[in-house]
Amino acid sequence: MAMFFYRIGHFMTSSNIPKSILIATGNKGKIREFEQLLLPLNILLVKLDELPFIAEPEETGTTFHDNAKLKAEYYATRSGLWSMADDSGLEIDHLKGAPGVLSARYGGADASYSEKMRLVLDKLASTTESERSAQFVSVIALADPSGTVRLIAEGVCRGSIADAPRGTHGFGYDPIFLPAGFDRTFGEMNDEEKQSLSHRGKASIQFIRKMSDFTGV
Ligand code: ITT
Repeated sequence: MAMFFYRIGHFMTSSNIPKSILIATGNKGKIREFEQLLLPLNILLVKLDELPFIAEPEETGTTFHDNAKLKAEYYATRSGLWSMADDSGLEIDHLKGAPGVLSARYGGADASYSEKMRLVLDKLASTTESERSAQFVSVIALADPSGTVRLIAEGVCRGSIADAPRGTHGFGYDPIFLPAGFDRTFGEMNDEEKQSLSHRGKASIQFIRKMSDFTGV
């Protein structure tokens, strides 16, 4: 596959210290959250729609770590930019960790989130409240412009699956996820509240801390 390098003006990068980072995701919910969560980095965040089209990679990994690394490497080598990727998903204990890395494809790639949530709720129909425990996981990988992964961060948010979808905030499975200790779903929380509890919020804090050590800033 042809590679191209996109290095002009403030997108210029060195192989040692990132001056800008490509947020390598096509998921608008993740982009919105990272724009907030990574503000403390005070670094230019480049989005995929600012670059010439790059086809999505096939996520062939069996773990969040594998897929986060795969996506970061893939986009870095095609953009010539420092690239961060998030691989995340919902793991339900009673379903042995499903949908897990397949969260985005659960029930088929074309299934809507209403359909995916309905599928989850149907599979948990005969469970008691204590059998509905679950967690959201986020793994972030940062690759340098050569495609070498230089940093990994991760965050987990424990909780449980609600009886029915509630709320319209957030994205994906947010309306059925109750973070531990709360009786409101992520779908009923605003961005700030979700991020103070979420897997991606925790992974981002670790990411920022590791970036600071890494760049010496
Ligand atoms: P990219 O690969 O382009 O980043 P994606 O949506 O395909 O986009 P993933 O492969 O990591 O990303 O799939 C993650 C899925 O897990 C996502 O589509 C949601 O369904 C779910 N998910 C992850 N984080 C979530 C969150 O904070 N709230 C709700 N659902 C979430």
